Amino acid sequence: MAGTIPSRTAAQILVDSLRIHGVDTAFCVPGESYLAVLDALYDARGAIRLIVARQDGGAAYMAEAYGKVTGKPGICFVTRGPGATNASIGVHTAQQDSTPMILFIGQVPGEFADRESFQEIDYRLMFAPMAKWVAQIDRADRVHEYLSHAFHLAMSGRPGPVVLALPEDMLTQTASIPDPASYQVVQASPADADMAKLSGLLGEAKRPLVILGGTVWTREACGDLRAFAENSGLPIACSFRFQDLFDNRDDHYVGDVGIGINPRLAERVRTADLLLVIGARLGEMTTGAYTLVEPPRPRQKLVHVHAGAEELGRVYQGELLINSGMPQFAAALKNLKVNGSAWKAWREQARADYLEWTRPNANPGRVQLAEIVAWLREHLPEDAIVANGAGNFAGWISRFYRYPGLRTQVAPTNGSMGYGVPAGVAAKVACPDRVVVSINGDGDFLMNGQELATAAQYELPVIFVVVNNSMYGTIRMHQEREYPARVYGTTLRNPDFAGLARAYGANGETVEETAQFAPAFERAVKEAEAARRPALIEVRIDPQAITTSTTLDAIRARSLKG
Ligand SMILES: Cc1ncc(C[n+]2csc(CCOP(=O)(O)OP(=O)(O)O)c2C)c(N)n1
Ligand SMILES: [Mg+2]
Repeated sequence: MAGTIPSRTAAQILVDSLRIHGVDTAFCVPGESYLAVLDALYDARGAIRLIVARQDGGAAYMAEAYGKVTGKPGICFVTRGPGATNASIGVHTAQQDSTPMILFIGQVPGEFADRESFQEIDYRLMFAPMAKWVAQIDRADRVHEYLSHAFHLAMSGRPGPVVLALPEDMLTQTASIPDPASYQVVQASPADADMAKLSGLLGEAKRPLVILGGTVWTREACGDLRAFAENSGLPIACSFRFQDLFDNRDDHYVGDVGIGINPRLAERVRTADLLLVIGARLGEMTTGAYTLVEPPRPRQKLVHVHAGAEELGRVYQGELLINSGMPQFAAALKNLKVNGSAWKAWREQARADYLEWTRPNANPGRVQLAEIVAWLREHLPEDAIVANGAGNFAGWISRFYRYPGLRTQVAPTNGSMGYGVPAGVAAKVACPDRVVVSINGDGDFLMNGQELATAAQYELPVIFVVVNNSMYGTIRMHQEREYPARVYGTTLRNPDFAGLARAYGANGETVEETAQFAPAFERAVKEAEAARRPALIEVRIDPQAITTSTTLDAIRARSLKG
């Protein structure tokens, strides 16, 4: 039958494969190493949108964020050596955040391989510790097989990044091969015996706590989980930057277990008698650097449910380890009969602690950041997406914002700076009808501020906020703790951010006191949507406002005394 199948180049087969697997968008910085793919994408432009970024790291972050927002693999194309090394930050982020993503890299032609020819790197070696799988496609007639495996791997078990190298000469070779079936998501299900054992453990518990995290959640799974919370009355916490898995406004939500955790919640994690950890990895950020939950056998009884079997028993010896996808586990939980009377007061107190912790407090200076975030939580539409990168400014978002549901938060669990701008762009590409706010630090913003040009080029009305304290504040904080009064390498002289935004064709405003923020934000949204262009609001904060609960001077004084 092969004779009836038209002959196509490997590049055309690859693009057909993307279409068959449901890809509607790809991010790239072009390179001569994969011109044949670009050409095949030209023919497929009605089905697959190509978003061209200004830096390969920006493109890779966009693909990663697109994966987060859509729950499907984000697709990125970059060129060899320089493109691949720039893009590696997106692969690292996808790995730590368990985000499905596929990075394609143009590779030197086979005839020059292994000579350290121009921009040559062996990607199998380079990405081996960072990706779920790295391979090089050497034959046109196996392109479908490699892509199918890539999609299955990216989406199954614990999702993550896959890297595929594409030798330039391979891309123009031809083959006549039949189209593949689109990929299926493969996830395990909990056994009845697991659910029975869980039921027994809940029956004995007096101070249980649920910690949610990870990425294989669906809207339905979150709905099932919510029904379970209501039936059982269990307190629900979320792990670092997975705060949108459970409606923060719901009475069962008690806060996030991550950087800058509410001390009362930390104490609750420590003194719980049963931890039901669903989808979270139990990494450094979720365990208070392994102090709230101590390895190897925690004081709390531990039930750990994870989509990746390799995560179970990795650090902690649990009471019950369950390998399951989130939809499968949440569906089973929904049917579990649990009497929650034993922990009613425990949960109510945890919720009261959360409400108390998230009541806006004052910081030094004329701009009150907590009030601004509280204003956003009151005024943003229910489905608005809030993106951010890394820095102490993000502490105000995780503490004072209330995420209403799945895929309203796009933020890196690996604390990777420069994420907020490309993530905002990708979120708006994925969800053009939703309000997208990208909140950045001044250091953070300038790591990928060039992607404002991408937002302008594709007429994306993203609202960028830059929280400017003229320093790499997080590092200054650590510096004052460890080496007080020896400020070095952490001070920044910044451009006029509003002026910079205008140079990109975006609206720009500067906020120097709290009351200016709300009208500036409302103007930004209205103007950006009407003119189909991004907007930027620089918020100048007092450098003393170093965290949500302390000042730089207080940290320095404490360190000098100690
Ligand atoms: C890509 C990357 N480079 C460096 C760091 C180390 N780092 C963590 S936070 C931070 C400073 C953040 O500064 P800014 O964005 O201005 O936020 P602030 O802490 O001042 O609120 C740095 C340099 C990092 N996390 N990621
Ligand atoms: Mg800063």
